[in-house]
Amino acid sequence: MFKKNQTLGEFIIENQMSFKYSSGELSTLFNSIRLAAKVVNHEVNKAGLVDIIGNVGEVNIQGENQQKLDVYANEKFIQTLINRNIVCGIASEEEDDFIAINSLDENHQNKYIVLIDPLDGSSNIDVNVSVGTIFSIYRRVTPVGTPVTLEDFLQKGNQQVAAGYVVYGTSTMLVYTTGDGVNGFTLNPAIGSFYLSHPNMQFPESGSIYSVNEGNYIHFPQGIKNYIKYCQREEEDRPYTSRYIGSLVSDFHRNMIKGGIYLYPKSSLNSNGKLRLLYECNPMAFIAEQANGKASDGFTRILDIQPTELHQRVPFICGSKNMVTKAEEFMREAQ
Ligand code: P6P
Repeated sequence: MFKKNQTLGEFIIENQMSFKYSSGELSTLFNSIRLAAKVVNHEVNKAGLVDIIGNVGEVNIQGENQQKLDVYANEKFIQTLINRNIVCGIASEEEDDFIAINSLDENHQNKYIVLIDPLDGSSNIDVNVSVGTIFSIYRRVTPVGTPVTLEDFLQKGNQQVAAGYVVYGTSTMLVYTTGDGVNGFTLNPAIGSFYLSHPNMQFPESGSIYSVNEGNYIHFPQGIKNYIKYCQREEEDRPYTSRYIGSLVSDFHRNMIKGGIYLYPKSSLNSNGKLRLLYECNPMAFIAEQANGKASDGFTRILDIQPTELHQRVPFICGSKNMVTKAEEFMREAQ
């Protein structure tokens, strides 16, 4: 049910009942993400103007220099979620371990957990290229009222109840799914409201854009090399266009609108690829499948992978269904 110019708040309320876990908690959870996205957007948009750019001189568990905006975004999303008293646990790319959260109301125990990449593509911050936030929401699996455990966070991606991203680009958009399709909302910064601008987003079945860091070509498995050469050959609807921003959210968002494939495969440099399963690949895979796309590690559906570690990495191939299937064929043939 889509109404032109519907706000995100109106949309959440109107569609809450259709959500199989229909509860006000999820609406409140989305409202807190919406608020944090607006606060982070404000800082991202003026990053060049204040001394918030550059490293804080610390290194996160990924071994990456933490940019000030990374730290800021991480703190904002975590604090907003805690203040709203709606989650019992949070895991973040910027936090070594998960955060167990006790309910502020002893008569009400929270049942949702959130996994988040607060500012993906942060290496682009200093060069004014778009970045994003990615979030993934599950119901806990351990008994309500007890502290969450690692088991609550190591659920397969096919157990997600919701997932979404914020892309801080030429405009700021929040795109999410609760398992009933994908909808995109654009922020009107003048009044601070998100409006339904992209109802029922769908990956075109095929596309002509491939997104991969070709600088790593020499290190890729033979199947990926063969697929890249396939994309570049002059035959049928090819050569495809190469577009790689270095920001997963931005490359994914463009490919979902125009049709395309994003690849971050394993290589001799990264035996499991670079992207993290829990708070990058699973949420983006849930969105992709809800938008008629596909996501795998080249052989296995991303959402069926059983996680074993909080920050584990997996090879990631995601986008238009026919393009991902073709890449998988090259991977299998080269085995
Ligand atoms: P590379 C950003 O750090 C990120 O996680 C994704 O957003 C992006 O697609 C990828 O890594 C870029 O990695 O190795 O190509 O610079």
